[in-house]
Amino acid sequence: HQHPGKLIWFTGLSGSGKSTLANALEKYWHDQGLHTYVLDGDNIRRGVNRDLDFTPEGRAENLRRIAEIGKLFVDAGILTIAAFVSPLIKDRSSIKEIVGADHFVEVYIKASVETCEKRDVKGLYKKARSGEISNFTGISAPYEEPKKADMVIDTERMSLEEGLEKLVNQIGYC
Ligand code: GGZ
Repeated sequence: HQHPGKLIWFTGLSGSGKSTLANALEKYWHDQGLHTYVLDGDNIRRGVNRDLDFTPEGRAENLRRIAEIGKLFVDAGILTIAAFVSPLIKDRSSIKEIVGADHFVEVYIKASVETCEKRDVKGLYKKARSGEISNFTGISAPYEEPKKADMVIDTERMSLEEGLEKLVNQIGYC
């Protein structure tokens, strides 16, 4: 399998399903023999970016570094999936500029604040409501929906299997 590197960028609220879909897509591609990797909070915010917070400046620097790291992965020919809230249009467009539009696919993992708060898998919305966590996206910090994402996966209306199928078909590595 020969393929150009690409950065598949998942944006969406905490609890929208970014990590779940990213890991499913990684497994699918890996099983096809493709060279793929997921960048997410677990391997980035806990490591290279552990000095950064969730202020607008902290997020911008978090995303700038991820874009630069993603660019290296893309140069290495790896199908890279990045799963980050990335709430601001201006930060997402900087990422696209760093990586290069030809190598960048923006995917909006769509679910409302109400739905994500109902799911509250990690109990973070509860903490955000009580004020224990500040600057929380959707509650006390903004999320700007993509206006022209390359793809939208609505996790309120689609199952994991349906979302994965749409991703695989539209990105085109199968
Ligand atoms: C948003 C926060 C916050 C605040 C901690 N706001 O569901 P999660 O837990 O695993 O994903 C969220 C993750 C967001 O980190 P990112 O690096 O993706 O954010 S950004 O792109 O905006 O830089 C959430 C957790 O970290 N988390 N505090 N205040 N999410």
